[in-house]
Amino acid sequence: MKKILITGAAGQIGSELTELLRNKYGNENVIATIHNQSNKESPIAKPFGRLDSRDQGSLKEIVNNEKIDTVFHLASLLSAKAEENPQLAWDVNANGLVNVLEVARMYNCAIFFPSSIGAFGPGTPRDNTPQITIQRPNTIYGISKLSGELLCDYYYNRYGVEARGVRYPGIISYQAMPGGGTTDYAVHMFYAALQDRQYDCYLKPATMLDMMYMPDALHAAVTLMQADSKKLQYRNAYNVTAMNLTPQELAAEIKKHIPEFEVNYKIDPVRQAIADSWPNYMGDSAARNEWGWQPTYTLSTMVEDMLQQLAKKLES
Ligand code: AKB
Repeated sequence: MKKILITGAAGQIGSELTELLRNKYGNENVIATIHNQSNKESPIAKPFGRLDSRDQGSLKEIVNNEKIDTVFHLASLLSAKAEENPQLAWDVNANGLVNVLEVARMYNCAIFFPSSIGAFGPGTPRDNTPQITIQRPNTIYGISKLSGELLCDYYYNRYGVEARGVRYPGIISYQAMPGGGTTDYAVHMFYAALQDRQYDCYLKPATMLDMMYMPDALHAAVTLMQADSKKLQYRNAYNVTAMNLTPQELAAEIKKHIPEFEVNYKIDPVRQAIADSWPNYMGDSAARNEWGWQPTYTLSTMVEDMLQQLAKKLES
């Protein structure tokens, strides 16, 4: 990785990944882009270029002019937002990725493509979900992510494009807000605990899902992109997880620090149905064995750090 392009750079992962890569590789070597019509401001990573990954001409121009060798393609609609507009979600998530893969093929770039627990479906084994298993997602988000996994495989096998990626669980972080996912509740709960001491949760108390703290999510992306190609059997769509938890368990952990915090449950049937179609926890032994994946944060260390960092942010 010498010259990097990031799409979706103002998103939850994009803003922090941009900062990390700029610190590591130099500001001038990390071109961070956000969608042409986005009015999102990244809390940390500036400046940005404008790019719609569905526009192959503009994508080619940036990759060619800037001599890009690696693309972190993060631009995507998340699961709940995608259900509001499935056609747009397919266009952004699937057609955008095809463009990125095509340009990577033409200019010999490596790609990081984040898939998700959303690429699994109701027929998937829920516990210790294997790397290779029944997927058959029933959301447009999941369908676009699963298609993306297969397209990455195809571009590697057919054209040798180094297309790598992980299946992210819900990501918990305090810099940029998540935008339109099913696992967003886990971030909202921290803000509510610190600001209102009360939170209305849209998932049922016992809904178990995989989660990960942002530093581990960034570490996964960078480590996988730096891994020795010869050691990678799957190459993309690696299950990675750090902890699995329910709203009830997260609330109980937060209450250890803020005893007066209360959670009520006001279920959103759309997001509940999405969550119910996802695994309880994934098995991530392929990532551990092939490229040394190892998360750092547990539920208790994540909650402690989140509360400290977010409190500081909210005070400033
Ligand atoms: C979402 O909830 O849509 C995302 C994801 C798990 O991919 N956070």
